[in-house]
Amino acid sequence: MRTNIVAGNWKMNCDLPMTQDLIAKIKKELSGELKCELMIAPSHPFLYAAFNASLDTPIEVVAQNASAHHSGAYTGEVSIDMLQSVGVQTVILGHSERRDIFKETDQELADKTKTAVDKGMKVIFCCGEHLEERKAGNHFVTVTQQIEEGLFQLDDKEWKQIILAYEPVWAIGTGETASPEQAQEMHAHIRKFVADKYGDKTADKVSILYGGSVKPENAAEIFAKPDVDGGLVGGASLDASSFIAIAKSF
Ligand code: G2H
Repeated sequence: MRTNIVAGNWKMNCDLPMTQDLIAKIKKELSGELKCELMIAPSHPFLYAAFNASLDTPIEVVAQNASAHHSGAYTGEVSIDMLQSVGVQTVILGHSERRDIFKETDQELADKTKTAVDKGMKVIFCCGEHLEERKAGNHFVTVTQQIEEGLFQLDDKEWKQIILAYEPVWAIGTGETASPEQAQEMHAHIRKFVADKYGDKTADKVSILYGGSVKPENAAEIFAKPDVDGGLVGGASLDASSFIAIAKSF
């Protein structure tokens, strides 16, 4: 049985009062049993406040990024130790905005992932193709290459700390969503790729989230697919009732 997860990627939104307000609203919306783990990823300066505000709730506070380095002269960077010192145990790595805007390479992401995993963190590792790659029929190759180069240095045991997020870049923040069939097709492909390298046991256990314009209106249909184990939600996670409606779509 795999873990279902709905994770809100707040990106560079919400200052401190807005972070506190949004968490308070999410808490108010929480009623009844959730059939998924719930995560939120506020900006780095507010992780500690978010962690404290989420104590005694099912909400796990996760980070949007971390350094591959442990400490030292890396101005502006945040280490895994720093994140752990404020209660964070999971980090998102390899989001397409990190890859495209900040030019993070597969090698850097492999290094970041290794550092995080060595420190006992869970990693939500993102992958996804651009529109041109899909149009050219290269989407499977692109995605499996990202996974191979970022994650195949890990051993079986370390894969227990990995959560995958498939986020087709053409569906991010555009309002355009991959169809449930497109999501399932890619998720099944990813799971087989992991199985070929690590065996069925590891592949069956890894949660694969879908990301890209997930909203309350489309979540249930996407999450119903057998290889979709939840969502990495951007825009819709900034509204408490939409976020919880998505989490209740299982
Ligand atoms: C994809 C997603 C969250 P949105 O980036 O990671 O954002 O739901 O706004 O497309």
